[in-house]
Formats: sequence, C-alpha cells, structure tokens
Amino acid sequence: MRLLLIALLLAGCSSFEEPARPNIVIVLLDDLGYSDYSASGSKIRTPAIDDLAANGVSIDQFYVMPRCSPTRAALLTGEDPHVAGLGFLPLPAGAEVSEGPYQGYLNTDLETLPETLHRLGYATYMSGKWHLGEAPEHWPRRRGFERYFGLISGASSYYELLEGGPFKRTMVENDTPWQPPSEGFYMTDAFTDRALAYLSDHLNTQPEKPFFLYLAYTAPHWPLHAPEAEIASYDDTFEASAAANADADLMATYAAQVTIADRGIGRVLDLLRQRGALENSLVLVFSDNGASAEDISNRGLHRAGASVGTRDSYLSYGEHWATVSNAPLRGHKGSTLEGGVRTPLIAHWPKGAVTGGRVDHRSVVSVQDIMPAAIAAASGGDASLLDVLNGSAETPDRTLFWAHTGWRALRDGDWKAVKAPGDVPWQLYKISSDPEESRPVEDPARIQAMADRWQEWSESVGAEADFDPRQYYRKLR
Ligand SMILES: [Ca+2]
Repeated sequence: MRLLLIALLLAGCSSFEEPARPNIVIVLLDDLGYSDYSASGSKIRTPAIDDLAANGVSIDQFYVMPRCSPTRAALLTGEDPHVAGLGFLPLPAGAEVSEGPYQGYLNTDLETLPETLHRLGYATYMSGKWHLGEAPEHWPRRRGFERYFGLISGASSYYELLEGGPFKRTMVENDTPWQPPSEGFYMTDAFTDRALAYLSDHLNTQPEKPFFLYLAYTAPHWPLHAPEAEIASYDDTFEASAAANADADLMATYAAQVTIADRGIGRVLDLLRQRGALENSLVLVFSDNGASAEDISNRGLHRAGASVGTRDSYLSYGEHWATVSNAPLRGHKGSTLEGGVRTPLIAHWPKGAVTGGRVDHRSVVSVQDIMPAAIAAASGGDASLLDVLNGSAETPDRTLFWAHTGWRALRDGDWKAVKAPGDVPWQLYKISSDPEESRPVEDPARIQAMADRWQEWSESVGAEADFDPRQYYRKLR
C-alpha cells in the first residue's frame, strides 16, 4: 500500500521531494506517578499533556528504570544503564570513581542520542536536569548538545542553589557555571523559558534544519516548592489523611508543581503550532521513574515552621501521597515493582501517523527503545517503537531486566518475577492480568528459570545484585 502511494506520488510530481525529517522533542518529568495526569483520573490539572494524549498515542506498558540517572542514561544511549555507566547515581565532581557500571557518568565509548542526531544534521538543544555526570568533561555539551541550560545535578531547591554538604548543586549555561537571580527565579519556568528561546532562535535562523530538544524538568521531584497562588488553586482538592500523617497542603503543592510543568509543555507546543512545526515533530512525554515515597526529613534543609512550598521549606509528600500518585500500581521510586518502573508514554506526531488518541494497552515498551526510534525517524529507517506508535505493530513479547540497590526484576511476556533486597524469595506475577502485583503465583520451576536468566543477565551487564548505596557514598568521606 505504501509503495503504491509512493508510486502515485512520484507519477504526480515532476521532482519528488523526500519528506522533511521530523523534529524530535523529548519532555521528561521527574518522579511523576503513574496516574498523575488528569486524563487518567487524577485531580491534578494537566491540560497540555491530556491534549497531547487525546491527539496522539499513549503506551500504557512503558517501562523506565527505578531512579533518575539510570533512566536518563538508558534514554540517551539506548543501553542498559549499567552498560552506560549509571547503574546508580553520579558522584560529586572530583570524587574517586572506578570506571565501569557504577562510574556515575555516561560511558564515553557509547554514542549518545544527541551525538547521533547531530551527526545526522540535527540541531541539538537541552534545557533542564542532566544528572549524568558532575565533572565538566561529562556535561551535556561534551555529549552531543550544541546548546545547554540547566541543572547538572539531581534534586535542588526550585528557588536557589543551596550551598553546603558534599552534593553541591551546579547550574550551567553551555559550559559556564550560572547563578540564578536572588529573586523571581523558579526552576521549572526557567527551563521552559530557555527551551522556548532555543526554539525561537532556531525557527528564526534555520527553520529548514530539523532539531532535537530535550526538555528535562525537575518537577515534581521534591522538595515541594511552588508559588502560593499556584498551591491555593488546589485548596479543598485533596483529602488529608490524619491516619497517614498526610496533610492536604503537601499534595496541593505537588499538584501545583505538576501543573506548572504542564503549562510549560503547553507553551512549547503552542510555539511549535504557531510556527507550523508541530505537525512534523515527534513529541514524547514521560516520567523518569514512579512517584517517590522518599523521606527527606533528615537532610537538615527544612526550616522548622516554614510553610510547605516556600523557599525555607524542604519537604517531600510522603508514602501516602506517593501511593495515591501511583494508583493502582504497587511500590514507589527506587523499587522494581510496577510503581517504581512503569509510567505512561505519551507520543504525538501527526505527520508520522502517531495520532488519533489511541491507547496501546498491549505493547511492552522500554525507555531503551526511544533512541533507536528517534534515529529511525530522523533517518527514514525502521524501529519497533515507531511501528507501535503508528499502529502497524504491537510488541507484547518482550524480556526486560532491572537491577537497582538490591531490587531485581525481569519481565518476560506475560510474566514478571521480582525480588526485594535482602534475604527474601522471588515473587512471580502474571503481570499482564495482575499489574497491581497483588496475586503471587506459585510456580517454583518458572521462578527458578527466571531467577537464573536474571543472574545471567546481571553478569552480562555488570550489575551488582546487592548494590549498596551506603558503600558507594562511603567514597565521599
Ligand atoms: Ca526521578
């Protein structure tokens, strides 16, 4: 059918032009829960993302890694994070590291997605959180991005760069350290504004050239920081749970953080639409891991009595709200349960037939599939994820593996085996019909076979089965 169409087109045109290559826009959210979109029933307002999903395609069984850096490494290399050098998080610049699966910066032997796209003639821009290497030789401009603005490190205040402690936060513009202004700065808006500036410059000066934009928000990763009026817009929206010590203001602030990021996404999409560039842009939106139940009360960064959301506050929303965010999945960020590693992928590309509001519930897709799909889109090639997105194929039969701080898991078609850290047995679930991981299946032979496969895989990528972050951070002392 496609050949026939091409033949008809060729017959009708004296000079056949190759279709323009799509722009590629990847928007990454940080620690957003599985059901935190209003389209999936949340009370959080996400109109821009909902609109994208309503006119694009959503993949329900999309898998990432359990934590920030491993997912980002897999996204930008297409490899398992251990192979990419980020089995765990980066260490501070200057820390002694041994090269290998836990070196804490992107493996320099691998070509990154921006490096490949740059080689293919794309302009490459990044605004946002890097978290793939703290030393200047590992920063974004050394790994394929022509222009970069953002936060090199992980979690940060949204209002300022806090000093002190081994984890100094660094923002840079291109290769130069950058200090936020003392007033009026809000991290999410700064990332949006810079992305818009890059796109405007591009569309004004070289509109014929395709671009890659990687917009990596820190939102809604803790600390819970948002302007008062934004938090107030969620007054009386969430029901506090006294039993769970879960204040409604915590969730209201988190929701405000999500809505501000969604507004940023809307501004980027509006600009592309106004400039006629949206139709032929492959836009992908997802979260780097599931909702976070992390307790950060021992960090010493919260001033007693400060209201949630303000500059002097430094709070997370806790296990109760993280469970709400991830409903109905079990587990949170950091674990290999579904609540740690599963998040919807929302894609939109009208010219590439990624359109119509379809939800694919059957395909099993990994964050590692994005790089080959982006390269295929840029070079006119094939990739399984592109086939899934344009509806020409489904890929339910996949094997995916995870190893993270003692958590282990593999998904093989309908089945998932998962093991918590420590001296506990593997659990088996028929994950295709039990995504809540609530009905363990007794099948010792299958469990043993899957555990053996996991062992073989972990050795092949250099994952430590019982990796202990405390040992890792001991290097800092
Ligand atoms: Ca994250």
